[in-house]
Amino acid sequence: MASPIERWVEESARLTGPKKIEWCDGSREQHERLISQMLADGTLLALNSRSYPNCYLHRSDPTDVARTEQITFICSRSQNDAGPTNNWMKPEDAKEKAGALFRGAMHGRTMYVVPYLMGPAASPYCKVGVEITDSPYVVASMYIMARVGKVALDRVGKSEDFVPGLHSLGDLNPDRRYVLHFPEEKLIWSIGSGYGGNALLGKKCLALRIASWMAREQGWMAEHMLIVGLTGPSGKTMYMAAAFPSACGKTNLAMMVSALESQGYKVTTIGDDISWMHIGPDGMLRAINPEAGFFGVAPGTNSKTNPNVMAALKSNSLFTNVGLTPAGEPWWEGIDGAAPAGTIDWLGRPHTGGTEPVAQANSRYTVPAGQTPSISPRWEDPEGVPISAFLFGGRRARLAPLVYEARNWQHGVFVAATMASETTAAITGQVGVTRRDPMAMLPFCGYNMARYFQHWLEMGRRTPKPPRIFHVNWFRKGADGKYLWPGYGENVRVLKWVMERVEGTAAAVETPIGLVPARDSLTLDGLSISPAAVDELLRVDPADWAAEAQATRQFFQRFGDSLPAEIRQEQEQLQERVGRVSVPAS
Ligand code: GTP
Ligand code: SPV
Ligand code: MN
Repeated sequence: MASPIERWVEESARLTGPKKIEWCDGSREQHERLISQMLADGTLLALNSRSYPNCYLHRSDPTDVARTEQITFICSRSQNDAGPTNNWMKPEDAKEKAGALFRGAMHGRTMYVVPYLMGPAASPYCKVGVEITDSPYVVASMYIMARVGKVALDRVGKSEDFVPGLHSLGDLNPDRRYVLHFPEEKLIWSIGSGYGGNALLGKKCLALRIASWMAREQGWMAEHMLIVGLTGPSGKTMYMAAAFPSACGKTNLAMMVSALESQGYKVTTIGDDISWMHIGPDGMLRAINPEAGFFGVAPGTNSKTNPNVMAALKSNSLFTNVGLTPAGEPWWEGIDGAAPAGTIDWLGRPHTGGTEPVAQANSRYTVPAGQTPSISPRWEDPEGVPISAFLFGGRRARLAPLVYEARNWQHGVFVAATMASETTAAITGQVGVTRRDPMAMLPFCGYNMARYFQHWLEMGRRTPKPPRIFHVNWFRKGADGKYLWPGYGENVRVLKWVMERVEGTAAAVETPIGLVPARDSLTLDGLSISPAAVDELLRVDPADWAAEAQATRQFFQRFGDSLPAEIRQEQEQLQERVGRVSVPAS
């Protein structure tokens, strides 16, 4: 008797018509064979085997370089379950539309079946996915990003307890590109893209959109959060999770080298993108990282901003859409040193030294998590690490102070729900416009966001010792248009303040939006920053916040009566506190 996985593979093969089917067992031999094949057909280019052993460059289709939100859909039976912030399609319509594209899509191609685990194999919280794909590059990426092969098959056995994901490159035409989620069936269909979150189905599709739906049903949380440990001079480690929108600094914060190491503050990494959290027996939220690798933004990464990842990606890593130096090494804007003469850009053309970038703005590295020097000894802890604080943040050039603390859980949920950020190249579309991105989950929440806010409020009530909630902003700019805060490793100064707030030792000042650090409670020694810049970093401008309150009010109107009363109350309170300064409605 065929198992549910086998039946689904057969069904998918009937639909897509591949020339052969290859099951990925996770073995080294199979992986090496796949790499050799891709080297032979040009899908991969080998990098310098001495300085970058077992590292490869892949160039994606130039029209396929980032997650594409306008073709991403939640296909629930009722549109209300998807909510006003998700694209929605009726399941039957979605299957008909995409089914026509999948029909025969794998003619002449190999269909790879990739069983994988999201979460450490020993964890009771880990989930199984099976991705069917005709892209060997996706398979190689999955080998790094998830735990692939036998380990996953053993776990499912003959059960139906897995999330199927069908992926095909199709013809890579953006007009025939869809990323579809069927949350009631726990099914994912993706066609027409080979890039990142569109194609590596374990990541945003399973571990966030499908998992968030499951988490609400089952009373846990699936969040777009990095997880870090901060160890203080006493040797005790406090764990924090932080949600920032795409390309707003999760990977860099997760792997930072603490600027306060000489004072005994060290940062260790558990995860850089996704956190699954359950209420633990100690009454705290316990977080696991469902992923096994890091898929990080290359530009801006160098031995100063992120020495840990620079060390990590020297072997066994994939690079996508970066430049290539004559020495066979990867190159991107912001890496250490200038582009050597003879560098080839991400499109494979000689770089002329002009204004055209060498690396695509959303070019990425894919690196095994365990290779990071900062990896925490507890990164695969089956029960997860206890979370003491949540940080939310985005790019706000003008409005938000460096850090502030919410007054309580309910206020914290409001702060998180009103998050906004100036957009980046991680998603297709306009860059630099402010958009609301509650909990950094706008593109990743697999159900109605009003209910998601409700779930957050309920989780706070159900968790005996919920994390304290903070908002951070590394991206505030001065009148000269430059960042006021040095960021990266210096962000540990903010983590230290957070730790001391949780421990009850750091002073804070009440403002209309929450608690900002008392001037002398931030550790700034060894940092050359002017007192005026610090004032500006911590300033809360009531007029700016009155305008902000108008904007959040408008945003919440999208949810109509479904918006939880607690959020409405907090909105009222914010308006009270910042004063009802009248601003023209936009
Ligand atoms: P995704 O992987 O898309 O979710 O992004 P991410 O949130 O992991 O962001 P990442 O850490 O890759 O950083 C994105 C960009 O922001 C990179 O160009 C970084 O160099 C830059 N960046 C990260 N942290 C800081 C910071 O503290 N200050 C400043 N100014 N820039 C930062
Ligand atoms: C993001 O956009 O948040 C990413 C990249 O982490 S992708 O996996 O492509 O979604
Ligand atoms: Mn990242």
